[in-house]
Amino acid sequence: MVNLQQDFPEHVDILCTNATLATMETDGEPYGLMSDGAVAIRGDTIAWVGRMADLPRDFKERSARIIDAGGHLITPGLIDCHTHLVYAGSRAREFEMRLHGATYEQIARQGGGILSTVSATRGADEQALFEQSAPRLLSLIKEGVTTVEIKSGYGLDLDTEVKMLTTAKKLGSEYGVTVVPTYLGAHALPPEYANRHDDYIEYICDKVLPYVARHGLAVFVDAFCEKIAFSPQQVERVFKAARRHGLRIKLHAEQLSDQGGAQLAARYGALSADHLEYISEEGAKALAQGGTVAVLLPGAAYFLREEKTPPVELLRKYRVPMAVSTDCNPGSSPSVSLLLMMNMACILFGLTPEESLRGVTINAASALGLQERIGTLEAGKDADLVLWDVSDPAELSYNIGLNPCRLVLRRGKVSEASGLQ
Ligand code: DI6
Ligand code: FE
Repeated sequence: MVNLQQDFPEHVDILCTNATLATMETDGEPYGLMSDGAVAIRGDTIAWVGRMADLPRDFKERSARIIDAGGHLITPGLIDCHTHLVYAGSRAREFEMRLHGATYEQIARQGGGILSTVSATRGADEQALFEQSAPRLLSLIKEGVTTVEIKSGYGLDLDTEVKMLTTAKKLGSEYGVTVVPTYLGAHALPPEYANRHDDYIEYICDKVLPYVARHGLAVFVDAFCEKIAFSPQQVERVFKAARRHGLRIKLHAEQLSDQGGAQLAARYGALSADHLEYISEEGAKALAQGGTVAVLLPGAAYFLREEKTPPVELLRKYRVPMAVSTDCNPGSSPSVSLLLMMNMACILFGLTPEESLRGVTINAASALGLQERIGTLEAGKDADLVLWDVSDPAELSYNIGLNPCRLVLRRGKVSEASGLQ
């Protein structure tokens, strides 16, 4: 960490003083905690992080704006590394069916589930899709989210997938949040390919994925490896195409059953394997070897009343980094609260509050390949940070439904969308 007095710049744009810093750096204290800390921002970058005592004497003259944190907590901007937040329509009716006894799988097999959102999303024009998705993004931002991954996968055909990815990008620029777009063509089998899984995979690999890559519409490719979706062999074809076209890899793996998806993902250098309720010990070992992050999605487990939880002990044993995310989607996790997910990760999955915060900061950054830019409070990184009305970082996981977010800075700018200035 750069905290030598001589490194404090001649001029900074914003200086946050009197803060309790959860830097989330791994060496040292839990949470990388530093009391009586200060963070200096120049342009869109963190210029200096250190103790109040190490500030130069004339720090006030050198700072265009000073924000006194009053002893409260500053964390890195939160990162929601797995969402499907761009979609049209609602699945509240299906929710009712489930409460009358139908299962998620039954509904999916009857052509409901993901496919009902596919038809609503195909039917919405770009403006409607933007307007329906924006409130979800705003809810995340209001709780301190500065980076969000957004998947396609409710269009399945070329035009609608492109519409979703374009809308995701537009949301990012409109609301001043970093959006990482992912192409999730292999999410469900579209009706026009009924019973022709392999033909649809061919369409993805030969047509949509190359188009998405050529036009820079996505950074990642993801797939749903599951009995009700695509087999490991089919997913592998998608991964090969992703490699050919220079897209990075993620996978929905072992959500409802153990398909060996984690091993497959790790073999292809996936940055993350997500869900993992049914992962085996072999799978956990493979993630460790592949340097693949385990993204845990407690909202989906909760909403589907999944009794099996991801084997957190095994993931710890093999030192697999764990991230936590909303999985914001209409069918299995209609959640727009990353703070609530942190609480659920603790209560339902047994994470510690520190693991939970790590899961929405540095480990989520790693799940997106952005750990050099975001995820910790460190000089040289993007100036994405959140000032909270609490002093103890465990408060972020502890509360249910309280939003202590006071101020969000994204790339050095106060986020207007946070509505809290
Ligand atoms: N796993 C999920 O939990 C979501 N997608 C996936 O691959 C569910 C998406 C939906 O039901 O709309
Ligand atoms: Fe998902």
